[in-house]
Amino acid sequence: MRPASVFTSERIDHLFNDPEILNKRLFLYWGDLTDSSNLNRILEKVNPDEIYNLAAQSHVKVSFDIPEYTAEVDALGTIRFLDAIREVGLKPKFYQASTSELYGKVAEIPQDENTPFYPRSPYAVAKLYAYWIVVNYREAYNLFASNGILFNHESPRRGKTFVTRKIVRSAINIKRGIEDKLLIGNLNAKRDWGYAPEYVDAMWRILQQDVAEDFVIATGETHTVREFCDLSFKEVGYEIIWDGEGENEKGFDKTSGKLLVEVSPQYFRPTEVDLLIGNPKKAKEKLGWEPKVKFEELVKIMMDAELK
Ligand code: G4F
Repeated sequence: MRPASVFTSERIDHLFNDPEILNKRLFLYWGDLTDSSNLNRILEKVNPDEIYNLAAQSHVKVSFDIPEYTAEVDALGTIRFLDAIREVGLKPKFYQASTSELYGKVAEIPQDENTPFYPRSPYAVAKLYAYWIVVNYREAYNLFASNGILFNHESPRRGKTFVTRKIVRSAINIKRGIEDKLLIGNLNAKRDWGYAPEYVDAMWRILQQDVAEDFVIATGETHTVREFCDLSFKEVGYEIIWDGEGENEKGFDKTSGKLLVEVSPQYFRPTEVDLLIGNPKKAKEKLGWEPKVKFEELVKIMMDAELK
């Protein structure tokens, strides 16, 4: 757990508050990827079979504001972890949360394990270092270390500042009269959105292999942010009619004419990743992994959970 002066366990409270689980099946330690000795101590104490390095400053837009910290955690944090493993002399399997953001200004469509990288944010550049240091440590020291190149994966637990959860929450709040309108950034961005629980299953499968390798995990479908808005608002009875272009685009309710969505440049990124669509063929062949939840069902799952 990352130390903080406020409670940060909201998303695991159901485990945290269960006396059959906490300190019986689930053990928590304070940890920080900027602190090598802390990592060494945790590793010595836990002696894990598998490590999933999901720790990161993971917000792409925020990485433009705190680039150095993003590199410190996302890039150097990964080498600290790998080096701690070597230093403590353990041989756990290591999973690295690599990302479709590595493809950035995409060199080909769809993207697979052989597509060249072209990162477009301080976040993606930091993750590029992490990707290669995992490959390097695998080759240099024979560590079982694998990259999962995961495309966007969403669920009701998604942080509120990421676009899917933000849209879902606004659609419902607007319907309930407690929010005026949704302010949004680039409506034309295309993402390959999958369902997070299935992606966690893929992470686990990656570490159950006999040989460490890197895998793309994706649905193979791409949709715009605008489409995500259309479907979410439809769930609460609005049909959006879009008007205008770029910074001036707005979405109105077809029946009432009410303004629902407005573009705000404050959410634009200095450099954007316009289009992501992954090819999960290798994962299907070698991991027996296939995504079941596709775009429409994903929106419905998130809307249903938020409504509850
Ligand atoms: O939801 P997003 O912020 O996710 P993004 O940037 O694709 O990154 C997420 O997925 C990556 C791949 O798995 C991870 F590596 C990364 O850590 C993170 O989890 O934005 C999605 C798209 C972008 O093109 C963005 O410009 O939505 C666009 N967008 C438009 N309006 C917005 C907004 N994004 C956010 N966060 N907020 C907006 O108002």
